[in-house]
Amino acid sequence: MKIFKYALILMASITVYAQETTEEKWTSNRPDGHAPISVMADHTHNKGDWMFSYRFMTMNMNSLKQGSDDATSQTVFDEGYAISPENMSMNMHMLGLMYAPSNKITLMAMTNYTSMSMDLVTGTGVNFSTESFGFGDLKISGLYKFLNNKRQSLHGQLGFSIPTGSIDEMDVTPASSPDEVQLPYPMQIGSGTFDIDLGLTYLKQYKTIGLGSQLKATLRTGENDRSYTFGNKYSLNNWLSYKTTEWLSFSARVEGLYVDEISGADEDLTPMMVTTADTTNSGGTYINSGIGFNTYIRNGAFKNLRFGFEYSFPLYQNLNGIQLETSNSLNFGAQYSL
Ligand SMILES: [Cu+2]
Repeated sequence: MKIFKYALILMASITVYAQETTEEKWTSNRPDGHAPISVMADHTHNKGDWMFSYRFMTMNMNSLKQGSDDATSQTVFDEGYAISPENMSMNMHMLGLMYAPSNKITLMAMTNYTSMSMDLVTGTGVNFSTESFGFGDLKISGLYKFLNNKRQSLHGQLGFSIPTGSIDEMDVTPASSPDEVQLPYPMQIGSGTFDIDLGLTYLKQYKTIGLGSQLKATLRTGENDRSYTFGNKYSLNNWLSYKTTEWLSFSARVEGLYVDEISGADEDLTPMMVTTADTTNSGGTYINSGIGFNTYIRNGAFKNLRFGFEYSFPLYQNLNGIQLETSNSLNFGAQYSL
């Protein structure tokens, strides 16, 4: 019952705030008119507008967790696995295109180039590393604006992910040398399945403050041609921005993320060889946070050019089985609309 009481109070206060502001529309015409750079599909465009974006993301995983407890390679060997991952890094270049055929509809396409590297250690103390890289899955979305008044905006997302990314990445391990073998799930570039992205984004603006909330689901369909399916993802992302000047805003973000376990299994992987080849060590619950800034050029030769930066780090991770935990990630990028 308590939660309903809080929900009522929250709804009542949103209504009061909404009445206090003018009839003005929500506008992207300010630095925090776009969400922190790590958030996708956060905004729509006006009829005829195009936007090009480039984003770079780098993520580091430096230690292990079993559930929500810290773990070590020894934990991995004690569980009977032959090899333990020690750290992993991922770099991703993302190119995006947006176009609005009407004020209600914005179309979006995104492609990425990903490279990953993982350091591992065997039970006998041999260190080695594996690498993979390539173009990832192609994502195409339609955004539909439900409302924009009283400086509030609400839009939905329906997207499809086309499995253009490889799930056949191979590399050499001490046991396979000199041959290459199929790499475990986290080292694959694509999902191998057609995925559906569903999203709902609520935005609210005050004079110097902006609020955003995005509910999102990534649903996998069917099974890829290696007989497995990555877990569905569900997230609620919330951000708050503070506009210091016409060209600069700062942001803070908190995200709750739930990822399902992988279902099925790749027959070329031996689960007890390494934790990353065992599907029970996949998925989990995360609370992530981020701090960043956005800049926005309103006039002149570089009008409508934006730059965004965000540093994110997890506040809480409860991982299925034993997995590398995320240490931090860095996102930055430029967006240009015309
Ligand atoms: Cu855009």
